[in-house]
Amino acid sequence: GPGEGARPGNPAAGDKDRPIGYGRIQRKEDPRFIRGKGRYVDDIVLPGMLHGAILRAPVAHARLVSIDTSEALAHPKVKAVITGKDLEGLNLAWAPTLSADVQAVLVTDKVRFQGQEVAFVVAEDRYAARDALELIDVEYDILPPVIDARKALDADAPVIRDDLAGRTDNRIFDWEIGDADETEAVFAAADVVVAQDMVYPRVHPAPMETCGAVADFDPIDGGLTLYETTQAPHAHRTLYAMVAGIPEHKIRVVSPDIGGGFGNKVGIYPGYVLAVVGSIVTGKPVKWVEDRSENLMSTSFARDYLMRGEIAATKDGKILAVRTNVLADHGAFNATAQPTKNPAGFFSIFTGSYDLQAAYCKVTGVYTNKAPGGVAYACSFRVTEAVYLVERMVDVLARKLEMDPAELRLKNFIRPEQFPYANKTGWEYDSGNYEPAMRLSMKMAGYEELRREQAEKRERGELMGIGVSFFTETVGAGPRKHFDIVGLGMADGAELRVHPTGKAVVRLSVQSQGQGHETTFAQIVAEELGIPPEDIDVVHGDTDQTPFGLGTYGSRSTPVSGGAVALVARKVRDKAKFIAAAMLETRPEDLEWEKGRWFVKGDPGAGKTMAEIALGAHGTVALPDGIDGNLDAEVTYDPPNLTFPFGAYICVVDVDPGTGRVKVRRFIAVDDCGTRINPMIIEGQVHGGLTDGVGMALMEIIEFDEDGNCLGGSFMDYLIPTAMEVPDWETGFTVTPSPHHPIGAKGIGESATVGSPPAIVNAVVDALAPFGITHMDMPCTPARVWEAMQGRPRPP
Ligand code: MCN
Ligand code: CUM
Repeated sequence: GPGEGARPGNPAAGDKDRPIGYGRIQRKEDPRFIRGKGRYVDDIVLPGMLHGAILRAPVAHARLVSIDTSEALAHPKVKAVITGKDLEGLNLAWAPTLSADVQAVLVTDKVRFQGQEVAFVVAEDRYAARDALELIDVEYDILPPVIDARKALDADAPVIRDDLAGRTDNRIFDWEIGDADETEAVFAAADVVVAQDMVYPRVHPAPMETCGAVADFDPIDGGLTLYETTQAPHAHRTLYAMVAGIPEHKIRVVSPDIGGGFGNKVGIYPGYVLAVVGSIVTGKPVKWVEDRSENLMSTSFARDYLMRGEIAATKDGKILAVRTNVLADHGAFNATAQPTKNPAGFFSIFTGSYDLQAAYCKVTGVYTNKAPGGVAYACSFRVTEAVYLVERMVDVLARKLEMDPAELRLKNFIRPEQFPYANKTGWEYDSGNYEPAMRLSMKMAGYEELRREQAEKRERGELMGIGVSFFTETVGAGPRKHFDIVGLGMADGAELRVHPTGKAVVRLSVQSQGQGHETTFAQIVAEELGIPPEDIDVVHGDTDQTPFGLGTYGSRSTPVSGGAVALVARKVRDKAKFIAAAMLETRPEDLEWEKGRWFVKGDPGAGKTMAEIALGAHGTVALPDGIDGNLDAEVTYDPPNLTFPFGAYICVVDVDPGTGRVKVRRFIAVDDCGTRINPMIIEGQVHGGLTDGVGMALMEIIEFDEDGNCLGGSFMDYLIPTAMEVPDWETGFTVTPSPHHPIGAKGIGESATVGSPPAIVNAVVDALAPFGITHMDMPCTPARVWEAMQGRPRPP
């Protein structure tokens, strides 16, 4: 397609379809990964290191009566057993969450979800630590749990958070946005109104590598080195300093190679804190690495939104307004990782890609006896839920109006000339050109032909479905004035150093978990300075080595840190001009830039390459006043707005009427993330996200029984897709650069996870249309699909 191939390009120079910084190059990080030479937290072994294990609660809600640790302490290999009481003595029993709540590090009063942390054993090896857990004797007084969020606010519901002063119910917050009256007026006057209840079930990011930490506290100098599975090392360090009282300059957080994050590694988990306490108590380094069940049962889940959507339209299909009411299940502690002022994340972008007259939403957050979390799994701060809501609703409307769902979308898109577009809930979409993306996806799919095939198959009683979704994302938080996490503004730093021989190192505040930053951020510098990417080292994930910044989530690395890197490179380029002028004995204003060198205007032969300038900067040429003898620079980038990538997805499914099995036969994904840095990495991100979508739409759910037992605690129960369940993805792209981003790039890391579930569910519902089925909740498992078909007249 256009823009492919390994050639340097510059979108600013007009060829906007061209990838930048040498484009589709192979990933610099892969030689170590494919040889098994990645260095993950569990690979770290320190002299004298001990191992920790966590005793977890077997029940969802219970008063803690007593803990007897004497037998465990008597185990010959056990060095320490830590309980909530011990932590109370250190003032560490409770830790602040990222959402202005507190969370128990170890239970002191009451167990609030199954799998909650009760005690921590430190022993000579991992096996002894685990064995000793069995020797701890705990007495619980079991309480009735709150499992169904719909019952959390009942008058007789047990109060889960009786630790919070004055708490008499399970309500966390009520939050609303948009104009309720204006929206009601539009609904009252509309020709057509449709409504649908839907559940975005609780799912889990389930990264390949579970969470873990190695804490190394030095009792002599009071310093702490903490190796951690974290997506945000700087923010973690600041929080540890605030909470544990260890001075910030004495803390070094290192996030080495990470085996997938997907939002699971944003928060601070009790296990990390316990590793630190264990190291302080024993005077030895302590490693804690959770197992798969611990990861699935206790770390940050995703979604769990119970939504009611309503849409108002004219009878010829002009959408006028969207309204929604949400019950948000946050689990036992409000620990969602999101900007402070956004209790429902960025759900308020539920207005989607459509030009509306009015919109209104209300979200009520409640506590239940389930694991805390909520914002994870490539959600773009709950844009997943928002896109699912609006894209399902548009299909419900299409069915009601008997219109083609693609046509209905085309009719309602925000038009190109309306950008920047201010939507009804306070966002300013930076740029968009929706119709060409939709048309391209339809062309790639052969949409008309597919509809014909479907009609023929229906005649024969075969169940084929075609599902469409069109999404707009909001990623790249964000302007400091709007977004912070626990008071830390959302900006990112970058430092660039060009060594005397012209090789460079760029230091980032964001942290890759598999996204390929070591490659793409080198490509940005390559684009700006003309130094080949292989000569640029990318350093990240170590607070001692990198500038402060808020880390990787919400697909913010390219929008924020990517902007920082482009600007820091331009700063170096500007400085290089002064040094080149001194070397060429000319005036800086007489120089002109071409990729990789400054030369004298009108005399292209007289110039200096970046490598020559770098050597010159460190050499003997007299530099002008104010120019330091190096080729280094640093910036902190506070973006003016978020970026709004978008995409058009079409899914084709076949449903087996006998078994209810859904087969995703084809999936066409057209994405627009503005200027594309590395098309291969973008495709990889999209393939991964589409696979997530198949998982959520068809297989994945973290369910609980009525006692609060987690039914998704292993990969035998929590099903994730493999190559067997996914088709060969058909990807395409359009390029609509962000007008405010230094290189025009928007994020892509979560687009496909956000955009694909509604396309798949729309396809399943479309396949089942002959049965009169208009909605089905995820996951559309064979059992659910089969059951939905029962008792309904079979199609002809
Ligand atoms: N990219 C590009 N051109 C663009 C936009 C992005 O070449 N216009 C490249 C980037 O330079 C980067 C990658 O694509 O190498 C993803 O960039 P971006 O969209 O900025 O997202 P982040 O790097 O901030 O990654 C975070 C995002 C999130 S929030 C989740 S969740 C998720 C995702 O990335 N987790 C992942 N993708 C993941 N991929 C892997 N392999 N592992 C995870 O844990
Ligand atoms: Cu919401 S998962 Mo990602 O933003 O780390």
